[in-house]
Amino acid sequence: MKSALTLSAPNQTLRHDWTRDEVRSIYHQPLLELVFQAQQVHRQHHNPQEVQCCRLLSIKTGGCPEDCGYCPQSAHYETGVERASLMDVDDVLARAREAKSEGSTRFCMGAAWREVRDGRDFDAVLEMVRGVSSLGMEVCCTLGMLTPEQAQRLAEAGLTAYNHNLDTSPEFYDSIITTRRYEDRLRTLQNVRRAGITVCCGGIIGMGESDDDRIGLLHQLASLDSHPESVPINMLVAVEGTPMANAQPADPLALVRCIATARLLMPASMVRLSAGRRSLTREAAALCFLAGANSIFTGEKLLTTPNPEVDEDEQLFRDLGLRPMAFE
Ligand code: SAM
Ligand code: DTB
Ligand code: SF4
Repeated sequence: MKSALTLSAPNQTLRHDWTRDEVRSIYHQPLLELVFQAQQVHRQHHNPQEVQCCRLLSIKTGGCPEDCGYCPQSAHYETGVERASLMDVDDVLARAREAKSEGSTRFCMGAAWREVRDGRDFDAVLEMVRGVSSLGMEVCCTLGMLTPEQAQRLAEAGLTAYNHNLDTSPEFYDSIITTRRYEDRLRTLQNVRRAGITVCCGGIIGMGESDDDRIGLLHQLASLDSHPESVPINMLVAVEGTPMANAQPADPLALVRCIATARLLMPASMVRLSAGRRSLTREAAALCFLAGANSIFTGEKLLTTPNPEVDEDEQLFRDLGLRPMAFE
């Protein structure tokens, strides 16, 4: 087999026909060799000193009818997350302006919905999208399943990206979620893509999945045509009350391995080191950037769980010689 590096050289068209065996052999290379290859490919497509800073806001929290085993917002579990109805448009826009003034270029709004329903709440979300877009920020939403018409309305409101994760391999999916199927996720991703919105799609490690499940997820993502423009890789934030509260934490080096593999398979995509940074050392985070991660969430909170402090991140950037990606 050719090396991963040859397979993803920059002047070749991006590949969408990786076999699972190819992904497996890339993933299982000696870690430092894998990271070296990923860093080379990273430098051919991205500025290695720049990291995109994104801000998350939960615009509708808790009480979700889905039973995702990792999620503190599912109504199936007692997690202590307080339910809240949809935020006011003005409050959301105030938070977006604040995020912009603190250097975020992308604002991502999350709602604990199974799917979008047409009506007053969706109209308000469209208003939020128009407002954030008019600030000159990239605007992303994650609202659950979407119909083609809803995707079209979001596109018309100025949505840049839609986040909808595949989370794990197709085989492991029904061990973590029973209220929807992998195909439901793929259908929404297709609706988003057809509406001309960029796709943000990734997964979670640390849910008790095997290496082969991680390989299966990466294979699915890299088989999407086009590749997701952004690929969030989350480490499980184990929350009391969820079925995964006591899951064995993933080895941070496995996170590095997943990031490097994602970078080699999808060289032009943004790879986002997402949830779980509070459980990483600074050194592990540095390895993730070396492996090709070039985006993070900043700010003290993700959706419902804590994220590193802003000044800790600023110090990390100074120490690693990184800078936040500027507005275009
Ligand atoms: N309800 C929508 C959905 O599921 O698409 C949007 C919100 S949902 C919270 C967004 C993503 O957050 C999930 O797809 C999952 O990958 C991630 N996530 C949720 N809980 C998490 C946790 N405890 N640790 C890590 N990632 C988590
Ligand atoms: C993604 O992949 N990670 C973000 C974002 N997309 C929406 C969400 C992480 C949520 C972590 C758990 C919480 O804070 O509730
Ligand atoms: Fe609901 Fe999304 Fe949480 Fe699943 S991940 S329970 S769909 S909010």
